[in-house]
Amino acid sequence: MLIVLSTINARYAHAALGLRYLAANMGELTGDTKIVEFVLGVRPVDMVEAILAEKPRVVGFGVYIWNAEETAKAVAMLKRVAPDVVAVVGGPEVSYEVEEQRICALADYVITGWGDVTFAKVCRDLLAGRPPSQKVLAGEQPDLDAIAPPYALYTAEDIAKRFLYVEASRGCPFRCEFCLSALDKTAWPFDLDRFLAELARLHDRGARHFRFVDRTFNLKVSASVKILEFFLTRLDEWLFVHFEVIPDHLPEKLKEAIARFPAGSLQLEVGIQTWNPDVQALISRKQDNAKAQANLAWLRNHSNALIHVDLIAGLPGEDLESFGRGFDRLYALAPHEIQVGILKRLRGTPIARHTEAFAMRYNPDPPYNVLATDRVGFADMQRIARFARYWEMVGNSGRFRRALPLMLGDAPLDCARDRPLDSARDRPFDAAQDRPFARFMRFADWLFAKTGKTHEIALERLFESVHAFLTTELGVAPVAAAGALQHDYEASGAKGRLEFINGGARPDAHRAASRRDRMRQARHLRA
Ligand code: B12
Ligand code: SF4
Repeated sequence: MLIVLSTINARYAHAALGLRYLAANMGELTGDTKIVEFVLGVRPVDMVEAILAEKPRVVGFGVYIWNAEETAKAVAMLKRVAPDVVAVVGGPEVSYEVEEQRICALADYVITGWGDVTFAKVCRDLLAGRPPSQKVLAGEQPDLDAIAPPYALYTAEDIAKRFLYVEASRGCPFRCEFCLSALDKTAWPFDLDRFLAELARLHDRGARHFRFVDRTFNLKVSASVKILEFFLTRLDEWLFVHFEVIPDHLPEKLKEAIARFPAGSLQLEVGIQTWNPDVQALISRKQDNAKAQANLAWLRNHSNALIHVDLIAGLPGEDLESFGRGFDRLYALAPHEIQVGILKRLRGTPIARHTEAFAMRYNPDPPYNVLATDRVGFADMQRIARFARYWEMVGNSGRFRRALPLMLGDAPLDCARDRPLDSARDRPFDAAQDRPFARFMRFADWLFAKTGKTHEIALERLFESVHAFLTTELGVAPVAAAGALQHDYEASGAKGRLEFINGGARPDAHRAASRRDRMRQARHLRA
């Protein structure tokens, strides 16, 4: 192959749409181009070996925040062992602050911004012996109609086993300063009929898992409804569609279409980020909180969509108390999942203008997460990061449906957290009454003090920890705690044994430990 396009995806399930766009637009070089994808965790040396096995003359790397460090190592190694192979880097991570990045210094060429047509042009010039005179090239942004669609490049394996990323529009008209899309200043739609024809072809090939990468799916409602109708006419038990939506724009027509999706088929990712109007103003995020609240309540009460809501901790001007109040307000609306993210200073984003004024201290290495601000010290930021991790395991996992209300107290929800109580929709927020954040933070502090771990906590240990927290820290009656947890454990399909139900230490835990040691000894003795 003359040309290899490569990237490291966050997980196997995430196929790289960007690379497929580049490959689809190679023109006469299509037959000479191959996509070689990797998954985070790959060793750079293995990556280089696999790429060089294709004997390429040009290698294009897709660089993102999650793979920047490993890709830099791979580029460095590639240039050592095969200095004649031309390394071109592109993607959001290398589109800004180019001068400051090791990977850009190592590569032969950097293409910033859109790569759809520029990568092919650079390859053509390189292969014709006319190397570009500049190292950093601004990617051309053609009319979207001039870009060949990438979807035919999804293989049978992609269709069977991976999320299929699809794109009905590019860019975003909003300017939230923490977000890279804030730089777009507008959104450009792909031709809808042409796009739907591509989706239909994918569907005919058996595709059922579609994830839209559009920044704001509900920007142009007539187009959103048409896309939803497309899927509604193709509903079957396997169909699953994911969209990112803004929370304060849900006109009736859109609601009607959303309400027709059966359980398990539709997922909406809703960015709230912060409810604090002062913080919203600081970061140029336009959001009507009252409408957002009413829409979230509507989605939970009148649709079957799985609702995943994003919050960001560590924004300029937001302290722990304000963040906690925001969490409580959101929890009262009972989304299925609340993703607590820590602010990241993505390269190129305008949030950097607040660094001095709010004493924002960012991790200098990817993912550039904020470590401290003038309002949230390093220790508290670490507590929030642990809160986020434990919330994933307990709150978002859906495994603790009965135990969670016991942990979080009298949140205004029905017990099984199926729906927000009607009162949650419009009532003013009462900080004294709504304190799930404070209670879960207490759990997070307690669990970390006990285990010293945020990862690799076995499910049984997690259940036992929640039981201990409920009974010893919150004074919940042991029978009530055990009953709720036993129900949750069985409902999650797990088949192990729980110490607080079986009484005494878990016998198989001892056995597993001693079996491990015995087997190790046996291996030594065998020789
Ligand atoms: C899908 C996705 C993911 C997937 C992973 C996908 C994968 N392949 O592994 C998941 C959900 C796991 C994910 C997670 C995260 N993501 Co994300 N994600 C996206 C998303 C929604 C779509 C990417 C996409 O396919 N876009 C469509 C294609 C066409 O655009 P593109 O990828 O940018 O490619 C174009 C150019 O960049 C360029 N290009 C790309 N590759 C190459 C290669 C060469 C050689 C050249 C020349 C050009 C080039 O040309 C392409 C066509 O124009 C984008 C937002 C968006 N809509 O783009 C965010 C985005 C990429 N994610 C982002 C972030 C910050 C994250 C998280 C850190 C979020 C968090 N949790 O805090 C995590 C990190 C994950 C981790 N493990 O650490 C940022 C990236 C910033 C950066 N500098 O890389 C983005 C841009 C969102 C944003 N608005 O800020 N993400
Ligand atoms: S956070 Fe969402 S709405 Fe704001 S700029 Fe980014 S994509 Fe647009």
